[in-house]
Amino acid sequence: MDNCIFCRIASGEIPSKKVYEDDLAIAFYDLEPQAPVHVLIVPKKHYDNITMLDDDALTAHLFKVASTVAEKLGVKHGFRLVINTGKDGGQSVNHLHIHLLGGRELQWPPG
Ligand code: DGP
Repeated sequence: MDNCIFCRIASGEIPSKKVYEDDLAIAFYDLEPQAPVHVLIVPKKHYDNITMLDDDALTAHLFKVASTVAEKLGVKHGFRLVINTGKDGGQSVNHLHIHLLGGRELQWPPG
């Protein structure tokens, strides 16, 4: 999608601090980090949000990538995966992404 910031990052048009990339997904540091480690795992194909994701293999792949990235970044005391969805879910970029947060103790419930 021409106007989608994460499509433009995924295509390389807009630079990002990349930590992982393959044919299907890219992971890069969040511009507004909420934890010492805050990475976004993003499918290269555009889906507005998780409710649009209709590809089981890609779904599994994204979680596998998240796990790989967590291991690579050494968040050995634990981490959290978050998928904000829609307005009430706090989604601000309408391209499906998984937040990976770690490097500090995270509170629950998130508020
Ligand atoms: P969400 O609110 O769940 O839609 O998360 C969107 C996140 O994307 C938010 O934490 C900030 C981040 N973000 C927005 N624009 C950019 C960008 O251009 N580059 C990077 N690296 N992160 C961005």
